[in-house]
Amino acid sequence: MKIGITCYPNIGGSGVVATELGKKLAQRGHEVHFITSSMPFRLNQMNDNIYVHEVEVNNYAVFQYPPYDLTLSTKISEVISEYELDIIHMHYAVPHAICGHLAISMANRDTKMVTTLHGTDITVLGYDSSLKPAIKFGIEKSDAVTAVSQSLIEDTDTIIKPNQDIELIYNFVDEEKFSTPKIDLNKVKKSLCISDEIVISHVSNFRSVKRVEDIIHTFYKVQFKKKSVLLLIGDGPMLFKAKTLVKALGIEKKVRFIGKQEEITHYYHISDFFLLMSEKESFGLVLLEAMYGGAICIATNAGGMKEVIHHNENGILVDVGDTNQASDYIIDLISDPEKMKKIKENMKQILINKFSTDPIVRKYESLYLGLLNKG
Ligand code: GMT
Repeated sequence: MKIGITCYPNIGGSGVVATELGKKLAQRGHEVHFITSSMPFRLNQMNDNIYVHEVEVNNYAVFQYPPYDLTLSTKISEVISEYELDIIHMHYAVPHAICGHLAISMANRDTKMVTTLHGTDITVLGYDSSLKPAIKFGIEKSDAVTAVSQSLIEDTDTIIKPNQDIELIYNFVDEEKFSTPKIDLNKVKKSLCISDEIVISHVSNFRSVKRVEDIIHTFYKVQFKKKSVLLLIGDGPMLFKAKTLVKALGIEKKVRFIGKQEEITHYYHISDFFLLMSEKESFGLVLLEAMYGGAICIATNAGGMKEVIHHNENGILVDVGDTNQASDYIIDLISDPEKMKKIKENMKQILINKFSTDPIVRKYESLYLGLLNKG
């Protein structure tokens, strides 16, 4: 098949999933065209079947805001016509699903459109009355719609109420990349001045939804009882607040701020625990990355995270904001190596049974084929 993919190319779960899907489809022999505002993050090595079409948004004096949506629609329509695309797959409902619909109309071809909902496009933007009708329109004009968790399907039905079925297709990550660190782990630990401490980590874009302050408070309670360090990896609006809190609690020597990194696999591999204490998360892609790295995840039971982490089986779930619960679980687990071992075994099993790349990519493939066969 000839497949066009549009996503936000910068760091963020939706762009990562779209990029990995494109890479896998290309490996399976499909011709994949990324139509994005810049080279997608993690599309580092080029593949024979992958083309990248960059959307260049001009800012004319007449416009108060650069018209990304229109320029993107035009670009998608050009690529549809030039390469005779069978399918376009839009990641993130707004504006991408609407741009895709417009592009197909402009190209005047029977190209099919699939839209994947990723989370904030529904759970944040869906509450904005200036966007909600556009989100509903984009979903209803798609030939097929998928969401990354059952929780997101339910949120979409409640918030947007579209007249459209939504299929559940879970996220996946590059298994090989996250199972195999490229850097010597002893060297990594040495460079971070870590010896025999328990390593707890968190990776995110430091937006307020991630509740990074809860991670710091949880660690604060753990470090009184167990010799430990906290790695905070990433950057974003709440980073300054996080640094201020670490200082105020007097734990600067035990917290390492790593910043935004392209390569993070080794941080998961040196971690004993990974914390994701978000207020809401449609899926929580980093939980998969952390589990491939062997870190036990402590997540909140909000949104789709409970579909990724099964409490006491392949990780731990706590209530949003309950840092006492989270620290107690970590302290208990450190004293119970048998339970930690069991959880790690279950992690591997659930990754294989529920989140393996191949069956998930094949689900997308058969969704596309089904649409093409329907005509
Ligand atoms: O908040 C983020 O981490 C970025 C955001 C995005 O739009 O890329 O992530 C959303 O999509 C990811 C991939 O499907 C999910 O794993 C995240 O849970 C989801 N974020 C939220 O729902 C807050």
